[in-house]
Amino acid sequence: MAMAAPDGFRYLPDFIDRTGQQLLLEEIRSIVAAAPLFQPVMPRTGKPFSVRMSNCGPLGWVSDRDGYRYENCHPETGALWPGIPGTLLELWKKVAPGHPEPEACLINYYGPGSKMGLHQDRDEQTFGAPVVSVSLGDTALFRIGGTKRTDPTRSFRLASGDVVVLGGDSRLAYHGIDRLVAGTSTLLKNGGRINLTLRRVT
Ligand code: MD3
Ligand code: FE
Repeated sequence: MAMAAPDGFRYLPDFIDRTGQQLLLEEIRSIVAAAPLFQPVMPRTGKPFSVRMSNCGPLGWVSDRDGYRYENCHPETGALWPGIPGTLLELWKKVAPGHPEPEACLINYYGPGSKMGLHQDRDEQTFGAPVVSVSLGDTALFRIGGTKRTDPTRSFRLASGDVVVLGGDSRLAYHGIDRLVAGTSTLLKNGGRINLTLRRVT
């Protein structure tokens, strides 16, 4: 029998329609023009991530040899991160009502062979607010388990327009992206996937 989803996990398939996805994509393009995608590396080892990243909002998540942390400036340009688009702030109000507005929006870009190993998101000072995730482009095979690395996991396909809300017990659940399913979306001309995660940090 399949394990239950962790408490507080909400999977909202096809929450954003095609027009909304296209609008969001244009907003992300303009953010990335000002705050280019960078390739983070693992703390200590310096091993590069296969995912490239950027951010918008007052705080942005970065990783380099010194560790994972939130910074108010882009690691390469030194500029403040662009603001979070109003469309994403409106989405947050809909799916995370009552929580103060997000301070960070991490933009993850996955090429055809990119993946993200099983991890917890615990670089924030507070875990009271959910994390809200938006997927754009090719479908990804997403895995989520429990709060211990060895807990059983279950898998979901995250398709373009899907939204996931990670609140309650699921906020500290281990999760990762096993792989993309190539050719599943026409949203991005050259394929690949963009994931946006909205977070409260302080
Ligand atoms: C479960 N991103 O940026 S989104 C990340 O598709 C991250 O790029 C993945 O994991 C991606 O940290 C997964 C779904 C997601 C996001 C945040 C979570 C699941 C989560 C935080 C806690 C638990
Ligand atoms: Fe994560």
